[in-house]
Amino acid sequence: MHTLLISDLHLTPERPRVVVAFENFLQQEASGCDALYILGDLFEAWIGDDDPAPLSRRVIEALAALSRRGTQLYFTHGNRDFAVGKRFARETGCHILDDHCVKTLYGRRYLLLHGDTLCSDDKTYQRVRRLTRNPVLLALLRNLPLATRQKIAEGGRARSAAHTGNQPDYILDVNSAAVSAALMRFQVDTMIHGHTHRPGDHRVALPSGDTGRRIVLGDWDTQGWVVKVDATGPTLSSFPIESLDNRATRSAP
Ligand SMILES: [Mn+2]
Repeated sequence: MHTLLISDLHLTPERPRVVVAFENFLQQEASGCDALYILGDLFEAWIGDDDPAPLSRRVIEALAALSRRGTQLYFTHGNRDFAVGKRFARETGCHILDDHCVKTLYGRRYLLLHGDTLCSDDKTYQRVRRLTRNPVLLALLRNLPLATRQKIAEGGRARSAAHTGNQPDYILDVNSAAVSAALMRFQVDTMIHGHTHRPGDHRVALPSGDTGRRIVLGDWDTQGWVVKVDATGPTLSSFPIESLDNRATRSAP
């Protein structure tokens, strides 16, 4: 009886070892777990559920296989794969969650989120986020030809890398007031998120005088990160990812 949470795999054909590590994870660690939560940025980029790219099809099939074996799958949008939609959900068997979602797991309540909304000091990013989450704009994007969306995604990735490379460290991490505000708003004491690529298990002093907890998943690169939740609570751990080749490059949040 346990549930697993992962995020920020940033799957891309350019890092085949992470793709293989994910497939192994689904077949081994995740096999038989009650539920798997993917808290965003599963993909480095997602230009639409109709993308016939081999990587997309391969990942969809691997998730569908786990779902068919009885594991519940949940997916939260990240800033890279905000365009994941209903067809992806249907083909994989994933339930798509709201950006902020409270779930009760084995008797305790958790706030689950990608984490980008907590980085409120990064005003440029928050502006981009408001645009990309606008339903009208998203519908327009979905109706563009695949090749056009591909070009837009490439431009977006380059701008994101340039932006994160130019920001002071604290801007790209969570804002502590945003963290306690989210815990208070949803009336939970523990949140689990990814996005910042700064894995950790933090105590959070709340204005109420209580102590909260913020668990941060890491991105998958030379290590993979996972939170396991069971009746004893959540545990963050990592495992090595074997190198298949030397083409690996790290990606920005
Ligand atoms: Mn992210």
